[in-house]
Amino acid sequence: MRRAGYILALLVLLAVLGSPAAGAAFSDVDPESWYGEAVAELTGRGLLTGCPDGSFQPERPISAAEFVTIAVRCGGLAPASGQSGHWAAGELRAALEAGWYDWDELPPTGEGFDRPISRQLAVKILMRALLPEVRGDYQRESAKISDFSTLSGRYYEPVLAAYAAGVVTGDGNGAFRPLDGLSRAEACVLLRRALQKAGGERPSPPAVPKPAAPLSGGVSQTGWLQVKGTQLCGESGEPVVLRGMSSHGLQWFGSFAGVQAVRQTAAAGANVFRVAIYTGEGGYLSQPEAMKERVIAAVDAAIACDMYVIIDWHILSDGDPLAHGSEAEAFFSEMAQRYGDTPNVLYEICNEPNGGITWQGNVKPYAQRVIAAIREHAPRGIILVGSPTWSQDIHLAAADPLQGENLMYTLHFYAGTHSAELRERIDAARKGGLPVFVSEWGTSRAGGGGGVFLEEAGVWLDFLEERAISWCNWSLCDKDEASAALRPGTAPGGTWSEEDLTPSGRFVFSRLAH
Ligand code: DCB
Repeated sequence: MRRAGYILALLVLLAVLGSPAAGAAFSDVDPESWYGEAVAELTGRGLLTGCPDGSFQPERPISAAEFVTIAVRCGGLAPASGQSGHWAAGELRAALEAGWYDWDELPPTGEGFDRPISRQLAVKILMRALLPEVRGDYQRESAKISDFSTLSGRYYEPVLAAYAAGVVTGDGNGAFRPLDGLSRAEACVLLRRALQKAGGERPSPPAVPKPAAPLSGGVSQTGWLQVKGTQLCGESGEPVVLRGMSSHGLQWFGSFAGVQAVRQTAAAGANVFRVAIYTGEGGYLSQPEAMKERVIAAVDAAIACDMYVIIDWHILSDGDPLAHGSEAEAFFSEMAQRYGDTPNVLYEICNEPNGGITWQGNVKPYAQRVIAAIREHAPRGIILVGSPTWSQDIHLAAADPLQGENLMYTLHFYAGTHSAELRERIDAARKGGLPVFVSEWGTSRAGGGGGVFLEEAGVWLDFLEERAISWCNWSLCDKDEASAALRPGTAPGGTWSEEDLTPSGRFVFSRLAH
């Protein structure tokens, strides 16, 4: 009897804790406070529980595990089963698998689970969980955030969307404070706003993100790319020409690969952006995690602009792609897992093989390995393959091409160095059935400086135009060299005028429009 009475008392207690009234019953929550209603509502819906002693501790920074757990409940996600260790391991795993956060943001090893979650990560998880279709206009929303310059590009999209949706309004000074923590009270208010928004108007077909400026030939119109014969085509089989800018090395000029910079190329008519991930020269091989963040930010920036985007493994000082074949396989496997379902992304697996290497002994076996790694997760994406002599020897590839669908071969030229001979090589290779993509070219000499050679560049572009060959120009940055499109000192996040463009930039921008 005593035992039954005890169980009964326990049940009653549980019922009380889970009832709508419980929120108001937290010893330290004033129902009249700015967060009182939010706490009461979330508690009432069983999405939130307090602390074992009956308190809620509204001022305490919410931990990552606590925040993710509540987001998982709000988003109606089932915790992953079979997880052990941390009390929230099942919820964290489920959120990770749903793509609400990335493994490097909260490593599964658990060291960050009980630490305060940053505001930027909390907002990303919240938006992915409850309002994944919402997008914010860059110009309009970033203007509301006084400390926008401190926000990492990786969080632009969710933070701008959260402002657009009115989920986040910033503090009294208009600051977002991306790296600060979030109090438990604040977390409740944000989650409740997002829940209200999500409950009110869930668009039935998920809307394709629309760029602020209308673009023609954006990904939302053209869809998945495919290669038919030697021609790049859109999803319904129509020929497509991609034109755009390449970034310079992300380790030096990553700031020119953000939404604002990319969007301005889109406004000039670009429909593709190339993200150059140098392997050497202080790039990916020496700081893989930092570079990966920049790649993701840049790719997401292009996606936000409805553009195609090329992930370029920019080998150069390391002339043999096989020298870091395993790193390339791992990198592309991860990128393909991340973007394999995204029609925007093309994979360029070796920028410019050079030095004492051959097509058959180095580039081709490398390509076979990396293509296999990509195809495991990205069955449809276009893969671009380089060739010896800084991607000029497409005749070697044409004589011994790779097996597989949706592969193209890159040819790179610099107008001050290369001319008719290389153009004839393109025609010969295409005659032999080789699809060609000019993923990098410059108005300068081959070293990036010298010139500019706009007349020869014009001959080249007319030649490409006649053949509907796609291209990216080197490069969108403000380095003091002839091939750079922007004058030294140009603000990466500003609005550029003619004045900011170099002679190369003016010429190239004028040729971007279709
Ligand atoms: C390619 C590379 C690219 C390089 C440009 C211009 O290299 F893909 O990374 O960019 O073409 O040379 C330059 C930058 C410089 C930077 C330098 C080293 O513009 O600011 O200092 O990379 O990181 C080529 C292409 C063709 C030939 C040679 C090179 N060629 N190359 O035909 O001889 O020596 O880098």
